[in-house]
Amino acid sequence: MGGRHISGAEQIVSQEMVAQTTNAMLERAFSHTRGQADFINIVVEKIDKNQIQEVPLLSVHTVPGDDVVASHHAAQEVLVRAGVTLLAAQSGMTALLSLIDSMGGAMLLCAVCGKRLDGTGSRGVRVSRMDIDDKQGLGALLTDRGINNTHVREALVLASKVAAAPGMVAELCWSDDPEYTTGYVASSAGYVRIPHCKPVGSLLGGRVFFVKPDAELDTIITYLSQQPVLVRPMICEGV
Ligand code: WAQ
Ligand code: MG
Repeated sequence: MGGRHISGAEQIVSQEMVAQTTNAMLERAFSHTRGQADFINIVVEKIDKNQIQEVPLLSVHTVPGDDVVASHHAAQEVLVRAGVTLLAAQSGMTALLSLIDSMGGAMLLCAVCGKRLDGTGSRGVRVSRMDIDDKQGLGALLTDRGINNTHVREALVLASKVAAAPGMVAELCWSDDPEYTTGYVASSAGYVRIPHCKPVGSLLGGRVFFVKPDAELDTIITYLSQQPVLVRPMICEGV
């Protein structure tokens, strides 16, 4: 198989919207900034309504940051505020900065000692089966703040699902798309956007999930990769 993972996207829609949604995702796959795909996988799965768990949309904040160094400091500070030790925050930052190729999924690190906990190697753990309850509401809310783009919409939904995982402490992320340099740190306390997490043009990005040392890995990974979740928009505070 081989090949490099370019991008992925998820939606939960009613049956009559499946054809239209699939088509839109196909279009999007053809025009990705990370390059032309050699193959595109489309999976359509039936989900029972009563299987779906609802989680709150995280509040959105933005911290200032003029350059990559200042932004990495800011990211570490926000991680520590969210309950990650400085040691683990530094270890997560190093894990992302030492990537030589992007992973499809995320690394799970202990929020206390910073060690990698999942055994998924360069694949990572992929968060799947999530969407937002009210797409228009989210769009309007983000437009108000001047940040309504696909990256923010999708990252906010993913981060809201992740933050609600059992034993989750925080997430650190920046994109692998070369033109998108704003990253974030998220936890149940909120989604904090951090500009300039990497230089423009870099194809290296990733995700680190910091989990409690006594968390049950299997439970977390099953929730992240399998539990259908609808994020429910609530009024966002912050700047
Ligand atoms: N599950 C786990 N990890 C993922 C997933 C997923 N579903 N999708 C992507 N990743 C990992 C993977 O390692 C990618 O290389 C990395 O994250 C980056 O993915 O508010 O666009 O989709 O302005 O490129 C942040 C928005 C956008 C900040 C992040 O990430 C803002 C983004 P990308
Ligand atoms: Mg990407």
